[in-house]
Amino acid sequence: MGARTAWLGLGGNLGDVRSALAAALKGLDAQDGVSVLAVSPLYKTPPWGLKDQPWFLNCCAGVSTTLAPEALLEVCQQLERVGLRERTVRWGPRTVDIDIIAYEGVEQVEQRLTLPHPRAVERAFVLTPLAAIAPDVELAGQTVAALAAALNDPNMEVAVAGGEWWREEG
Ligand code: GSY
Repeated sequence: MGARTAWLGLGGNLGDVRSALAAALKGLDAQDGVSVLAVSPLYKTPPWGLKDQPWFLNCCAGVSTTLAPEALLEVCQQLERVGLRERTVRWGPRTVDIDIIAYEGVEQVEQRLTLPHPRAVERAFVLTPLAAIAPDVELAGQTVAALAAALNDPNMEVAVAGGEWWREEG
C-alpha cells in the first residue's frame, strides 16, 4: 500500500500537557512509516463528557503514513503509554490521548477501531482544530469546515497559535 493521509486528534488535561503533546507529535514523526504533515494550533477546551475535571489542551495533526490503520493505532497507543497516560475513569482526566479521526479511503466499523471516528462530529474540540488544517475533509457527508462552524464552542480559545509549536518544545 502506498502512503495515505490520516487525521489524528490529540488531547490531555493532566500535568504538562503541552510538552506531552509535543513529545507525542515528535514521536509520531520519528516513527518508521509516519511523517507529520500539518499540526493545528493548540486549543484550550472545556471538558466534554465528565464535566468535573480540568480543561483540556487539544490539537489535530495530519500524517502521511504507510502503516495500515490498526498499525497506526498501535503506534498511537504506544505513544500514549510513553506519555505516561493516566486514565482511570471513562471520559475522565488523562495525560495524552491520541485518536485516529479519519484515514484516507477507509470506512470501517470494528470493535477496536471505527473509521471515521464515530463521535468526532459531535466534538468541537476535534472539529475546530481539524478545520484549521483540513477544512475540506469530509466526515459523515459534510466538510469539516461546515461541521466546525455549526458546532462552534465560544468557550474554546487558542492557547498557542500556528502549526510549529510542537517543534519548539524541549
Ligand atoms: O477522547 C478525547 C478525550 N476527551 C476530551 C478531550 O480531548 N478534550 C475535551 N475538551 N474534553 C474531552 N473529554 C474527553 S473524554
